[in-house]
Amino acid sequence: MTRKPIQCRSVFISDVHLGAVGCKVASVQDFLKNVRCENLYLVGDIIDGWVTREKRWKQEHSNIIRTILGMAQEGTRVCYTPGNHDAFMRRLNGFELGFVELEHEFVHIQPDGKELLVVHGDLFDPSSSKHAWLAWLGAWMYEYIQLFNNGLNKRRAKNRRRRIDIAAPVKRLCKAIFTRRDYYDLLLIEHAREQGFEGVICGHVHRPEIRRLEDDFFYINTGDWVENCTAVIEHFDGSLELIYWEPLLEMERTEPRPAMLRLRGLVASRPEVR
Ligand SMILES: [Mn+2]
Repeated sequence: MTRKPIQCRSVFISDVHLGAVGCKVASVQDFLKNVRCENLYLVGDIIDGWVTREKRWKQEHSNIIRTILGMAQEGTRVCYTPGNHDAFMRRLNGFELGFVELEHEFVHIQPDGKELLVVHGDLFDPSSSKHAWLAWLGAWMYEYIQLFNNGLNKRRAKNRRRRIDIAAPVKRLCKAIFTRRDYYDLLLIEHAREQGFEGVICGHVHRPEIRRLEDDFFYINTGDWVENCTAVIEHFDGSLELIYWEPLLEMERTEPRPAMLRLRGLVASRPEVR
């Protein structure tokens, strides 16, 4: 698919979950290849260190890292603030890895001087900071549900039935039970406000959103690349936009159905109408 590359000042992405079954890796690659930016912020949970294993880590996952390092080499400032799933990277706080800066949090300065706090946000989510084991268990359960879901869809594809997604509703249900949405947002907003920021950019909860509060404070969530395929971009004038990237069909490149082939044959053999 060829698109005109998006030219912008900054790109914010989070929750890519490289190495997890659900990571929409082809879409991530497609997106990164189609943006040109001065700043790229990786807002945590980029690598899923909880669930990835040798056999799960594919070449495509390494390719994403390669693309990012390539962008850094070509002059994009790449800032990486790890999340809970890639918390092992937090040990490298303050380091620079092949032009990628690693910090617990970043301050992004907008063209008009506005300062935004950039942080993954898991430390403000009681369900993941206080009950980390439960979150970890949830991540593994989600992983297996997805494996089951993929197997199911392969079988359905063979029987020429449409794809179904049971993983997303299960995840939504679990999140609804364990996270209190407003609580998470409010804690994060309060923390950023207290420190004098004019907005906060986070990820973690997989709920993409740009919210402007009464006092012009911005709550921005970059979403994720497991369910939503979203990114937040900052245009050259400083305006912020949430973009939904069209997901590429990753796993099931099934042959066209015989019925479709027949239809195509029919269309092709029809005499041209003038
Ligand atoms: Mn997270």
